[in-house]
Amino acid sequence: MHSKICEWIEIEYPIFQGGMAWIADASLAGAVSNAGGLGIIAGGNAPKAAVREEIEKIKKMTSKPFGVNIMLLSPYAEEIVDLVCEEKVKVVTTGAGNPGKYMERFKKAGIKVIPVVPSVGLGRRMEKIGADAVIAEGMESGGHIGKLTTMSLVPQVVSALKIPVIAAGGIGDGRGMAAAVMLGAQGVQLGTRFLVATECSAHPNYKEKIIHAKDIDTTICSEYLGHAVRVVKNKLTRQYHQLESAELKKVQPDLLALEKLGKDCLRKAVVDGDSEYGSVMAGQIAGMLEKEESCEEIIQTMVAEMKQTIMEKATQYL
Ligand code: TUI
Repeated sequence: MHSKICEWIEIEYPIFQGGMAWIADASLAGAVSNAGGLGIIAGGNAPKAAVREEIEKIKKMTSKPFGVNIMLLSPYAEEIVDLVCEEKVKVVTTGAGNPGKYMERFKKAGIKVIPVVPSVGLGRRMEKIGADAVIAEGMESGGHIGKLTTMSLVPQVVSALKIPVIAAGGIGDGRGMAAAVMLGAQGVQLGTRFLVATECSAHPNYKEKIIHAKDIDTTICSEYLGHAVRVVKNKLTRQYHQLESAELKKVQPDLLALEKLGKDCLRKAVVDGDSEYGSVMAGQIAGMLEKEESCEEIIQTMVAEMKQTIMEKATQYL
C-alpha cells in the first residue's frame, strides 16, 4: 500500500493504533507494529519510569517502528517529552491539548510529530509550527473527544493543510477505512477495534462490555468539567448524568463531587474489570465488534475489506 505516511514512517499499512491510556502497552503496540501497522504506547497518566519500561519491552518484541502518545493533560507530560527525546522514539502523537511548547525539543531529537486535532484551527497551528502530519479525530471516538464528527472534520482539515492527515473516530472496519481515504486521509487510527485484540491486556470484563455494546450504547460524560469523554453506558454514567443534572440546577455547582466520580474510574474498568462503576471508554463503533481477534487478523481483514469496498462500491460510479 503506497501512502506517504507508510514511506515516511516505514510501515507496511497506514493503520495506527490509538495511544489509549492504561490500555496501549508494549504487548498491544508491539503486536500492531509486528502486523505492519504503527503500534503506539500510551503515556496516559503514567510517570516516566513506567513508560520507559514499556519502551524497553517493545524494543525486545519488534524491530519495526512504533510510537508513543503523550496525553497533554497528564501531570507527567513534561517528563514523557524528555523520555521520548532520550529514547529517540521515531513517532510521537499527542492528545488532549496543544503540544506547541514541546515542538522544538521533538524536532531537535529527530522525532516525527503527529498531534491529534479536533478542529481546522488547531490543525493549521500545528502545521505552522512543524508537525509532520495530524490525526483529525472525530467525536465518534472513545475517551476524550472534540465536537466535530469525522465526516465533517476530516475533509475540512485535508483542504486546509498541506501535511498528511490521518482520520480517526468511528472507523471500525475496511469500509470505514475506505471512506476515510475518500475524504482525503492518508491513513487511519483505530482505538476501539484494537481494544478487543487478543494482545490487548485490558480486563476481559472491559472487552466483554464493548463486544456486547450496541450502536447506541455509548454516551458522553464530563462535558460539564470541560473534558468530554465518550464511554459505554453503565451504572457509573447513569449516576454521573443524574448528578450532573442536579448540579446544573444549583447556583454554586459542586464540581468536586463530579470530579470524584470521574477520578480513577478508567483504572477501575481496565485493571479491576469493574465494567459497571468503572469508566469503559470506547467509540461508537463498539456496536460493530463481535469477537476478539489478533492484531494481525484485524489489520489483514481491514486492508482486504478496504480494497474490496473501493473496488465494488466506488468504481460503480465511474
Ligand atoms: O486524547 C484523546 N483521548 C483521550 S485522552 C484520555 S485520558 C482523559 N481522561 C479524562 C479526561 C481527559 C482525558 C482519554 N481519551 N484523544 C485525542 C484528542 N485530543 N481528542 C481531543 C483532543 C484535543 C482537544 C483539544 C486536542 C487538542 C485540543 O486543543 C485544545 C487547545 O489547547 O487548543
